[in-house]
Parts: sequence; structure tokens; C-alpha cells
Amino acid sequence: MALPKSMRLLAIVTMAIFCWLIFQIFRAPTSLTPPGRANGKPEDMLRDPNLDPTGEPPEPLHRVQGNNYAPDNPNSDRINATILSLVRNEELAGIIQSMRDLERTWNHKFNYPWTFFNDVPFTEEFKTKTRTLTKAEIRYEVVPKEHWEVPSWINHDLFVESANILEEQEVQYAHLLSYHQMCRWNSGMFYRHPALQDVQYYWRVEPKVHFFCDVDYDVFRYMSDHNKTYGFTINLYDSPQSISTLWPETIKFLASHNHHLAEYNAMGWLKDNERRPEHNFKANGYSTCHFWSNFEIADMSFWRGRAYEEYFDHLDRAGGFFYERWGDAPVHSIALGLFEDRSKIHWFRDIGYQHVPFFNCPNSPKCRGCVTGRFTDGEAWLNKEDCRPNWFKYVGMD
Ligand SMILES: Nc1nc2c(ncn2[C@@H]2O[C@H](COP(=O)(O)OP(=O)(O)OP(=O)(O)O)[C@@H](O)[C@H]2O)c(=O)[nH]1
Ligand SMILES: [Mg+2]
Repeated sequence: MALPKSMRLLAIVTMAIFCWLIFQIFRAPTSLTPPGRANGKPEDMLRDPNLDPTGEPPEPLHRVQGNNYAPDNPNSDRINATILSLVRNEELAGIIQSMRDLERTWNHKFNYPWTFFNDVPFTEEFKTKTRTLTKAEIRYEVVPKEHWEVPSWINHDLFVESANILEEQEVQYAHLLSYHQMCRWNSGMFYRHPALQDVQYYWRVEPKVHFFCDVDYDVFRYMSDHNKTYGFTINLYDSPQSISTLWPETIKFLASHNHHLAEYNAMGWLKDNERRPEHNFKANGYSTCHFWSNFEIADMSFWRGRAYEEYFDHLDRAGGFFYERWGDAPVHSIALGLFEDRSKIHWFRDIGYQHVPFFNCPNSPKCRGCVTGRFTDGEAWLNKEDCRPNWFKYVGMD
């Protein structure tokens, strides 16, 4: 008996849907897409290395044995280093969060001192509450006025006019003078503070950041033993509008200072114009790739050296910390990329880290609380801001 026409039509549609489903199943990718990466991986990073099992960096590594890192041991294995943070009294809750994470994952074992900086004195509440979170020494320091105040050669009217233009270009915090002061201080002032005079290495920490992975070796000794100058976790593109003349000023500086260029520098990474040509174009020749400096583990000898001192003075005189919104991240990154051998810059792939909205989350049983390989938990377009593929392309993963 022949089926009615409507039934035949239904059978055909059902068959078509069935075939389409089978096709979809067999064409599904066999490899995992990193979580939270709706647009897939950046096109030229074939596989996010955070998805691969991650262990510790190579030996020698210094670990806790007996009381060698006890807080009150006068002959401890600690070297000349501190955890440091510029922070406001109002950010107490945020810094408590960051301290808890870093103490839990690392510093309760090694007991490195904390040094807090502020442009005004810390409140008693700030001191009392932070003291309860660590067995290590804590220093509370006020930034000297001459390190914080706007330099005499900056014209206030021009600052306001420039900020209006930056604001039109959607540059965040353009009018917030203290933000510009903070960027300048983090670029070229912090390591001149008298409290750091005898300190060589630092780990920079901001309020409200997270650390996810247990780290069982002394990271400062790692830097020293392996001859590293700078360690980072996240590598990003910057907003080109905030630094339009930073690279042109750098080129001007190099015209008379190219003797400072390191033999094995990272110029390719700084000048890349293949991945995001529009960024390079708007920043007048700089890729805008930078180490995200809210996390830094570094050797201050580099900032105190001749090359950086002259470079920072040149930039400071040029005025871009105020007339544009040059950040310490691109300034530090350009200097490292030019004046330091690239082998001295280390990706701390094993340190799980988050500053909203980006993560470094390795594949390791030592990590808890982040999603392996997730770069951002914000909107999908933020994945484009990941500049690590460039670093891996031009430099590598060590
Ligand atoms: N004492 C003090 N600290 C500041 C001031 N401005 C910023 N900071 C600190 O400098 C660091 C960077 O400032 P943030 O406001 O976090 O800047 P950001 O990371 O670019 O911006 P967010 O994405 O909002 O976190 C943080 O550790 C702040 O606590 C200031 O005026 N005084
Ligand atoms: Mg911040």
C-alpha cells in the first residue's frame, strides 16, 4: 500500500536529518579545543603548550630541607629578594586575597619578605590585617614625593587636552592622573626606593590576583642559578592608541644608543607585523606585544643598568607617560626585547596565575582552581589579545 504523500515527505526529512547528524559526528575534530576559546586557538599556535603536561623547570632547583627556609633562620638559603606590591589602603581586601594565594602556593615554604609601597602612609588596619597572613617579615614603605609627583617639565593643560583625545580613542584611565603616575613609577622609579637598595630580585604582586599551582622550589634562586633577568606568565597585545609614539621615541633613542642593543635581542618579537598588522601600524612599527607586568619576577640590576637608565630618562623627558598613556608593561618589554639577551627571559609556565580577565593555567597535578589551557573567562574576542604565539615563534618556550 502506497504511503500518503505527507508521510513520504516526513520519511525523507528524517533520513536527511539522520545523514546530516552522521556527517557532523564524523567531521568533528579529534583534538581538544581549549576551554573558553570559542574562536579556537590563535591561528598560528598549533597547540597551546599549557595543554601539555607541565613540570618544573630544569635543575638546579633549591627546595625546603629542614629549617633552611625558616622565617627566623639567620643563615637561611634565601637570597636578596622580596615580594613587592604597590597598593592603596582601600585595596586591602584585594591584597589579602593575593597574599593568601601566594602564601598558600609558595611563600609559606620559603618565607621571603613582603614589601608594600604606597603614595600615602599605610593604615594600622592595613598593617594589622596583612601581618596575620604570613610568617615572613613585612615592610611598609611610603614612596618618596620626588618619585611620585608629576615631573616639572609636564604641562598640565597639555595633559588634560591629550587625555581628551585619548578618551575619544577609548583609552582607559586617560584622565586619571594617578594612573599615569603609577605607570611611570612602575616603569622607572620603584627600584630606586631606599628600601630596595640592597635587594636584587623581586616578585611583583597586585591586589585581586590568583595563584593556582604549588611551586616547590625557590623561584629567586632559579632566576639567579639559571642566569635569568626576567620572568613572565602572560604575553599580550597592548592598546596601540595608548602608545602611538613610544616606538618612534625608541627609534630616536636607538639612533644614538645602539651600542646598548643585545647581541641576541628579541627585535623580531617587538616588530612583528604578521599576526596583527593593524596593531603594528597604529603603534608605528611596534607589535604592541608585551609581558603583562602585573606579574613580574625579575632582577633589578637590569633596570639599574646603564641601558635602561638612559632609555627611561629619554622616555620620561619625551612626556609620553602623561601625554599618552605609556604603561610599564610595554616600556619594560621593549627595553628587555632590545637590551637583554632573549635567553635571559623566562616563561614561568608552571606558575598558575590570573589577573582579570586573563589566565596562565598549566596542565599539572599541582594546580587547583583554574581550567587547564583557558586563556580568558571573558568574552571570546579577548582570545585575540594572546600574544604568546609570537613569543614562541621568535624566541621559544624556555
Ligand atoms: N598606592 C597606590 N597604588 C596604586 C595607585 N594606582 C594604582 N596603584 C596600584 O598599582 C597597581 C596597578 O593598578 P591597577 O589599578 O590594578 O591597574 P591595572 O591593573 O592596569 O587596572 P585593572 O585592570 O583595573 O586592575 C595595583 O597594584 C594598584 O594597587 C595609586 O594611586 N596609589
Ligand atoms: Mg590591576
